Amino acid sequence: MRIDVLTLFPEACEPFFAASILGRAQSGGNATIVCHNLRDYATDRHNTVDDRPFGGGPGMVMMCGPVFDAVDAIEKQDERQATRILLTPQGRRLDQAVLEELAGLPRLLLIAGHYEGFDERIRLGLAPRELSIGDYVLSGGEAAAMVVVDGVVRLLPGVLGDEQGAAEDSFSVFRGESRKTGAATPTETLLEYPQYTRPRVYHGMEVPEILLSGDHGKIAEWRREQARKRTAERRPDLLR
Ligand code: 9D3
Repeated sequence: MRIDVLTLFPEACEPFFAASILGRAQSGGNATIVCHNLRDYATDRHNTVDDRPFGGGPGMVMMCGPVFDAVDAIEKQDERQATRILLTPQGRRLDQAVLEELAGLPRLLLIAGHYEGFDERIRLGLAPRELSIGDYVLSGGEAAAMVVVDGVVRLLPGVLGDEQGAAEDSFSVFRGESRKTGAATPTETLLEYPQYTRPRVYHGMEVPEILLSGDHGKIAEWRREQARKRTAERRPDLLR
């Protein structure tokens, strides 16, 4: 998959995309992530990409010209059809189902804005999908673009390797997703059960005896129970 990110702050995004799983996905050939500076597509000598809103009001608005020209130029860089995604507080709320859909596409073009918003003709002319990452206010779309890229890339075949295989084998505890099983209904959606690693006692707090018992049937049962309890307490909305 190729992912292009159009932003005013490519230098803020690039190190994130180079680190950890995303960096490995790129060097392993599963993903190509290319950041583009919107300012490179400004047409005046001040590299202007925003202007004051017609009709008055606070803040600045992202101009059409640089965005349209950038999308045009970026889309020509690769033959694959890009799915355009505008990151805005008015978009559809991101969830795991959206990420899974996006992960099945050959190419994404994420457009991160700043200021009060985009000139409406960007929506009309580019017909992008529009995504929000949640009901809180960020200063721009960059952090949201990073969230989308991270959530999509880890779903690409071959990116997670063994960790994913292991997750799939275990029973249907929610790991923030419903694994692609081909089944019509997603796996049961529960929060993760409590986990422990060495040492067996830390500051007087002991690892639950059952986890040391070696009885894998009992352990699975305990984990299911804990996951249900935790989900009921914290996220009753997940228990439809
Ligand atoms: C005064 C109205 N504000 C809308 C709530 C204006 C406004 C605030 C923040 C316009 C843009 C922004 C910057 N935010 C994003 O670009 C953004 C975002 C977000 O703030 N929250 C959740 N998801 C996203 S995706 C892009």
